[in-house]
Amino acid sequence: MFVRSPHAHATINSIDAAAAAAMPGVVRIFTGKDLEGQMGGLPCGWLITDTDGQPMKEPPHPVLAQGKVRYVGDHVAMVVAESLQQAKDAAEAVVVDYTPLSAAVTCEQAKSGAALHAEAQDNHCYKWAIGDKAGVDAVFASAAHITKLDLTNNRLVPNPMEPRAVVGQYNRASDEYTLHVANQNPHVERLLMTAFVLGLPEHKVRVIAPDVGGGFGSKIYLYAEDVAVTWASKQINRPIKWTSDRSEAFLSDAHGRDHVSTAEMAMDAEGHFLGLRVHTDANLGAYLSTFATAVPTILYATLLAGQYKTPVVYAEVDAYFTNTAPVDAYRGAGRPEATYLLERLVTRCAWEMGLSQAEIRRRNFITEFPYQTPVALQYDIGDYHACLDEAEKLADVAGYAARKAATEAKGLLRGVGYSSYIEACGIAPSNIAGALGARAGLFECGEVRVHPTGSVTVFTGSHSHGQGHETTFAQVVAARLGIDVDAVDVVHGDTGRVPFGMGTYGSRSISVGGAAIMRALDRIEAKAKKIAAHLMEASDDDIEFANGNFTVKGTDKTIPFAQVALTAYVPHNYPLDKLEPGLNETAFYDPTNFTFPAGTYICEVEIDPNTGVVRVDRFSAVDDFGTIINPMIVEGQVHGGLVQGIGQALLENCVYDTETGQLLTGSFQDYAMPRADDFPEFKLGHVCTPCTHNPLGTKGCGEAGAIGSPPAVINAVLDALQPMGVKEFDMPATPARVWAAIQAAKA
Ligand code: MCN
Repeated sequence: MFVRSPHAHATINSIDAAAAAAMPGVVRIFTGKDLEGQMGGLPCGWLITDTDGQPMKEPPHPVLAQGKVRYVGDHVAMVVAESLQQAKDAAEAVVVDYTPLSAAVTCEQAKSGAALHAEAQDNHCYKWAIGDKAGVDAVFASAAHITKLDLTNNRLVPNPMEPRAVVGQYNRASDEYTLHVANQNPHVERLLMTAFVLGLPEHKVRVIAPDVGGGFGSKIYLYAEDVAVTWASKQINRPIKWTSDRSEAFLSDAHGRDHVSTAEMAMDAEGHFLGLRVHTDANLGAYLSTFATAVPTILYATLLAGQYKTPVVYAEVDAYFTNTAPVDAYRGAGRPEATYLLERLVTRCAWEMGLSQAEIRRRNFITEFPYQTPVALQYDIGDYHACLDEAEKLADVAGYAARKAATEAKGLLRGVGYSSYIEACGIAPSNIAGALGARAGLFECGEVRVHPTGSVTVFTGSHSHGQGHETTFAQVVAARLGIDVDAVDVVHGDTGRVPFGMGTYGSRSISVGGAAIMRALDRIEAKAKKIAAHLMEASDDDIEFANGNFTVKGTDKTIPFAQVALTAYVPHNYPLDKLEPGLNETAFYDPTNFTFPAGTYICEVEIDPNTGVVRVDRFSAVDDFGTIINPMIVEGQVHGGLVQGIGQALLENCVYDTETGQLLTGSFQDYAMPRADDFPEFKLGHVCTPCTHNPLGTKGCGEAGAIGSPPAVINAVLDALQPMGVKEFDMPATPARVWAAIQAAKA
């Protein structure tokens, strides 16, 4: 049980845990003082370099507060007791004397607020920029038309199905720790914890995390609770378990989004984009979470070219510390923020230029590939026109006028919104990521272990927490080896069994993890061919492998995969002088580029002007995920993403009180999660341009829905509200906010 700060910002004058420590069942109480000199702080995995060439400000992130708390929910003490109830009682009896300080929960407040950290007196973490500022200024000076928009991307709480949990256990005999933890990234969790925080040899810690109860990004990170529990299990020589309750999850899981931006597009008289200028204030929360700094920079501004051939783009990002929970990657991570900004702006451009939402997009789509954007990324392949055409078909654009008339006959408003998103998945080559500040590699590892009877276990460094890797990875292996899918087991989420791994985020698993497995399979096949050649007394080069059989070219001599597998382990008739026994290969795959899924989403809403209630009536989504391995899983992933994206657009909103810094939306009573009856049946379609640089031709699908959908919804809401005089509107489109916007426009 953790004693958490009730204040958004305060100094800790003293902590008196004596009475609590004497309560029934209490084993030990640890405070920041106990940890001093015992461990480092939690590290940030991505170094951003400021526009002035200096490194970002990186204040310490203590595991338990050292003299100060910086957000409501900050960790002050850990109470270990025989039962949860006893730990809760004792936690309430820990007396902490605080002196409250003024709190800043928005970037605007932080700019002039009390400093959270001595290392950042102005609460400014970094200013980062990308693109050609002079070039953008020049086109803006002579553009026929400039469209400008102010936007807020609302803060979200991830809310996976199960909150976080951890069990730490120390074994005195072997001097080893075993950590069962809800984490999407077990090897990285281990690396960060051992190398950066606890100073332990990595091989002394085993992190086991196969089933984590969903994550959506919030379980990528190294959290204070994981470190405290692991370390303390040695101090008391007993296993320690901690499970977050839902209220703690609201307070202390890394949140998502929280950008305030200004976006401007310069156009010629026909609505061709000439230049894009963006400024964003990004709220990082009180401390730098593991990958927080990459989200509003590398994962955001590099996507601002979108699907368009805008010749020059310039984006500037100011990131601030505030007295709120740390913000990090949440489904989409940076790419939903870029898409929301760009696709809202593009629709606004269409309206100002008197063009349809489709026409402005068609006029500006990139059509030639590979395409070098002005913001670092190089798109390998895509067909944006095909996605838009297909989406318009699915959406039955021709029938829109009749639907609108029918809606109006009911006294309601109807609007349609478009969004043509692009995302970068797979988080690409380690050397480029390193040059951009990543402190980790971004490859993946796969091991294929063929057993003597021809069944296979695959060990992958990717992590499945709802994405169905057990099915799709097995499909890839079964198809390649020509064996039954049931003969393939997939193992993930255990540093004791999987050689290494970078975990799952950024919809990278099939394209990077799957590619590593394909590479291991290449080696399996090459070795198996040699064994088959020996068995059939043929030359290695004459062996063909198809449908699970090795055949000597041009003959009917053939042996099945299982016979080769058995021979590898029973090498009685075997070229032992040339080949080792066994059939087990490991490969590491470092991609040469991101994958670039893209698509067009079209949303139709109906709004009741008397109540402000918005109902999504139709939603059509056409995506290009390259080659699709499993259409049912992909459909499920798109549905999940859409629900999260539309949830952000209509319902979800994390709100802190701007005076006290208290979290006002700390439960499901106040934070509205989407439910099935908030959605129509989604119409899904696909275009396929296979990725050019991974062996499967796949592009990530796990985040697309959450990235593309919010602007489609808000564009539709605005389209519907235009006749009422509402010109601008930001997420979430709750009834109260929509109603208020209508009233304000009337006034
Ligand atoms: N797939 C496929 N064909 C493709 C692309 C993918 O069949 N062309 C399959 C893959 O084999 C995999 C699934 O679709 O089974 C998703 O693959 P991919 O796009 O590679 O994404 P990841 O597996 O890396 O998943 C990560 C992504 C992210 S970043 C978040 S956040 C997220 C998400 O997936 N969190 C999820 N989906 C989630 N789904 C559930 N249920 N729970 C979460 O926490």
